[in-house]
Amino acid sequence: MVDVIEILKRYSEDVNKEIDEALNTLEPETLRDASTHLVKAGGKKLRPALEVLACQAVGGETEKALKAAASLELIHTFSLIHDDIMDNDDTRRGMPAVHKVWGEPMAILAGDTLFAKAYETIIKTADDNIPYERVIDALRVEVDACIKICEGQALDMEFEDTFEVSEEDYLNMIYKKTGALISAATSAGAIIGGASTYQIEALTNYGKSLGIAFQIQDDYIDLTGDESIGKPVGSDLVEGKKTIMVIHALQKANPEDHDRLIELLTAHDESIIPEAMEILNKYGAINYARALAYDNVIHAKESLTLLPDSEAKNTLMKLADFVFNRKS
Ligand code: GRG
Repeated sequence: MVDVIEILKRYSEDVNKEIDEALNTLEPETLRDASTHLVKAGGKKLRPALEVLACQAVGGETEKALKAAASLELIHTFSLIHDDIMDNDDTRRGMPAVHKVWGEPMAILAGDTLFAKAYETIIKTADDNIPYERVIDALRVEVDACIKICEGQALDMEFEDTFEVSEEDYLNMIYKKTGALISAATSAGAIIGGASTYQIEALTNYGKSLGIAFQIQDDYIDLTGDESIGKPVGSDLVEGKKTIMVIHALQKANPEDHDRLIELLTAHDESIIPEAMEILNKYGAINYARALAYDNVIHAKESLTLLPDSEAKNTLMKLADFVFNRKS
């Protein structure tokens, strides 16, 4: 676990340099401060690391992957700013959310700026002597991911008003909301590294399964994690979110527990957490979510089988385990 965190840090500095270069000339100062606030707060830098490793895994050069890596992190950071506005969340990455410091209009603008900067940055990949077709293909992958993220977020919002959400609906939603950008990272890295079609497909599939496992783990951490990461344990239950645990329990529960769980999830009160947890545990929902995340981790690793052996491939394997074991 520790060495995976070291691996994520390895590229963090170079990616931050690219991001800094993209943002440090912004004016006025308020827009620059609001746009750089979450960047300075850190984050795991999972997507940039995946992009760089995918590029390396197909024999590409690290330096040429850095602008696309920064671009992906800019998109991710932008989506966090807008997500916090939509959810009216107070904190992010252990800091006050952008809209809590600068207000909603400036936070929207900061997000929009990062979004535009993401495109400016990936286009500059062409300055690193990467053939135009590869730059366009990587750009296409990013644009496609952004559309999917919006679709995923819209589905997530629709799920707030219904309990008629199947496991298939949930998997489709999390793939779009979270998996699409993670899979865009490995796909863009492969493209920039000059991968063959089958290598691009392998790394795209890896990212897709990893992204699904990542979001299931996120939902699992919400129920079992520790409060020190800045999110109260069980907040998804209080919000009545249709996580895989809730969907599974509702599907398996007897009519009495089924109706009671719905009652609890619509109360939007912290006092429901222990009883809701009891129902989830009674129907093995937590173990079910673990198993589903694990299946996706296995699938991610299997996707890499045909890639030549390399340190980068090994690291991608380790990252898959990290996603399953992470606590924050
Ligand atoms: C992309 C065009 C476009 C619009 C965005 C607001 C919105 C529309 C979508 C919400 C997407 C979202 C925030 C999904 C959650 C993804 C997720 C699991 C975030 C947490 O990622 P980590 O754990 O965070 O990698 P750090 O802080 O480590 O970077």
